Amino acid sequence: MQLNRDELLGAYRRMKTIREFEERLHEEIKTGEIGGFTHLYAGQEAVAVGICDQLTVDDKIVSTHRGHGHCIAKGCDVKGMMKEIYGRAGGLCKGRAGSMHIADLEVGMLGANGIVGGGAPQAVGAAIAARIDGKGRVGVTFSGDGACNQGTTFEAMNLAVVTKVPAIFVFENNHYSEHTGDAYAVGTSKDIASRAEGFGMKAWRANGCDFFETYAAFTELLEYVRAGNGPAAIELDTERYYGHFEGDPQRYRGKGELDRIRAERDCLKAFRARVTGAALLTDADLDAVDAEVLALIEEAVAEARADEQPDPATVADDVYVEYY
Ligand SMILES: Cc1ncc(C[n+]2csc(CCOP(=O)(O)OP(=O)(O)O)c2C)c(N)n1
Ligand SMILES: [Mg+2]
Repeated sequence: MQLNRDELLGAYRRMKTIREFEERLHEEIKTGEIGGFTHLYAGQEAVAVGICDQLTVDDKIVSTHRGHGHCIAKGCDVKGMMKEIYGRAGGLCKGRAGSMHIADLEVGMLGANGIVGGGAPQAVGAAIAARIDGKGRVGVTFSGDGACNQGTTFEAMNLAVVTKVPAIFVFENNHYSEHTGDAYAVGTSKDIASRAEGFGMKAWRANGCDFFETYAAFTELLEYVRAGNGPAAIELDTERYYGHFEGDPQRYRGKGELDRIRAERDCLKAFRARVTGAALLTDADLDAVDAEVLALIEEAVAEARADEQPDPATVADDVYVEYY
């Protein structure tokens, strides 16, 4: 795999944008201005970006309750997302979705989702549509180590295999489902990819804290699926830096665990070390991106705060889709 300078800078920018978006939300939530539940994606950036950077706008993704990273990686407008999370009228979904249901059909982001295991069937639906129109598109679902235990996920994997559709099951194993470790909750071999293999599809495994490893594994997978071989899966070993939801005291974590994963498994630090070590980019190049991203997040928060609340008279709008 050889990414050019612009592709490398773009990947870094998207990963850094996700990180800073989440770091800032972690602070802003404490002000009480943001309603609802928020699940932060910080730590898992290399997965969303390593995958979505290889998809086109016509490929569809379905996300989870931890969806901000998938949205940013697929191209959702960052300021529109921030307004949405603040519940404002100018939000990507007019303030109706909040953190957990952001969708943007224009960029192929079919939606974040509060139902664990709810994404896999939808991605198979997108894959069926893709096979019918024959343009080589794919339907991708992101699922966690918790969602891999859901019956919906099993049914979706089976349906994808028997119908041989271009569905891609991305399993982000961040080692926790709420407060329960995967070592306890994922039975048998603890190997989620082998479950997909058990359904009869090809599966890849990669270090999800390493952008380059994730990207390379997904390149192979995507080529295989786009070539008409049916569905495929990938399991990424990753880490979540914050609690299950904002406010989770995380008493189930081991001593020093959070410090260790930030020190040893930070995808942004690893990316910087790799590209500067290989003289592909300089620290100054990356520092300039950092500054741009921080300015963008600053503006996004200020604009979200200043935006109007939705008009209560519109509360029943968009409950049903209108067809013209
Ligand atoms: C059907 C269903 N069951 C339970 C829940 C409660 N719940 C929300 S998130 C979550 C854990 C999901 O864990 P995982 O799939 O590993 O995703 P992660 O939170 O690690 O991103 C649970 C059990 C839910 N939202 N939906
Ligand atoms: Mg998990």
